[in-house]
Amino acid sequence: MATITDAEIIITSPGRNFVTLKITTSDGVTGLGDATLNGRELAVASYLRDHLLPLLTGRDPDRIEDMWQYLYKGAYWRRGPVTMTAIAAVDTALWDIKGKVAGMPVYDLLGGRAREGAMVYGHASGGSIPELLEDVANFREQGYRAIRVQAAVPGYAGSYGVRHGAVYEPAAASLPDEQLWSTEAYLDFAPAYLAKVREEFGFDLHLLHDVHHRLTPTEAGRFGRQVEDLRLYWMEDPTPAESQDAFRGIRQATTTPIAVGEVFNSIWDCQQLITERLIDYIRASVVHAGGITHLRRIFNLAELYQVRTGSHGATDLSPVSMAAAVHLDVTVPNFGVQEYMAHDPLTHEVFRPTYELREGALYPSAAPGLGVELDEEAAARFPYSPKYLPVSRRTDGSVHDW
Ligand code: EZ4
Ligand code: CO
Repeated sequence: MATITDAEIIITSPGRNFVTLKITTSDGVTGLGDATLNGRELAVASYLRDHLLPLLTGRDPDRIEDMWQYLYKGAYWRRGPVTMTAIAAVDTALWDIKGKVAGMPVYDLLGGRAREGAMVYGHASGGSIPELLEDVANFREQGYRAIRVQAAVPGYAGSYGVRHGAVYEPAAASLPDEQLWSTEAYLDFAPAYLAKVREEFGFDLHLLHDVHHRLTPTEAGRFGRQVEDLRLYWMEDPTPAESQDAFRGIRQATTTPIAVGEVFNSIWDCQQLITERLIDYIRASVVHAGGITHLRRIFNLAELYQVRTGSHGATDLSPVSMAAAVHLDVTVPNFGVQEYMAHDPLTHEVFRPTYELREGALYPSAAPGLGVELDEEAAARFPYSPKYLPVSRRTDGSVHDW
């Protein structure tokens, strides 16, 4: 029996911060797992280094499910983004190792492909409506079939989701940037630009929009009803989801499809949303929701209730978890779409993925395991520096939901 002989944490910042776990076995096989939790990176690194790595040495890397149960139940303290991201890293690295040992891509370990590639959606944005339309046209030319659109609300320059430079990257400041938000201004403006996109590009395009948890259920219901004829693919995170019950009101108010889950870290965060059919798409990710083992469980539960998948895939998910996501996406029957934001070119100096983007879809490679290499020398050239997401404040100065 092979055993785990070494586990190492690699923290690097090629364009943005990433934490990666590298596990090595007694047979000399290595596996990678993403452990990046945007803005709280070092907490996960400590959880791994101080609490999990001492438990790994000498264990059987083949027993992935048992390792998951051991780390989850054995901690006594269950769930939470830090814990679940750390468990995800171990889990993902073990799937990578199993694939390399078997000489199979991870999708074959998961039962084989149900489709060749995973349709992705890109992020178009603009400081104004004409800029947004130009960006949508760019994505169309690149072959994207699904596009998320966000435009800056006039008078609110820091509006969420809008690119200020070549690459959209929300976590940039060494201390959180504090941005002003007005729900009234947003609700007046957003339906208008979504309508413009449909006018210009028609309906032969999946149109997505991210509300980023900023509305109450009542406001979200009104918004969803207002844009119903625009037939969005989804409205994302219409309201915060600490209370799953909040989605019932939105559901009753509108047939605009609802997606949620990028901040979820376990199946318990979406149990009611799924089993009571309060959502259409579940957006939990490999890295924040306990790895391939746990995300597959969430997806399988969702399948029973006709809820489709739409995994989080912003740039704070490293190419390692993006690869893991694509391997899982191509196997599950209820796949919907995969979020994809191209990484900063610097990121690819450190991470060398083998998945390919063609005509708006990501194709996993047939390389054994996840098919991602990490160049440790390159990683060392990009030391960690703090980068935080912005905080949103209402016009009266109080803190708003993200
Ligand atoms: O704010 O990934 O849909 N994507 C998003 C992202 C998230 C970041 C949080 O780390 O909403 O931009
Ligand atoms: Co989002």
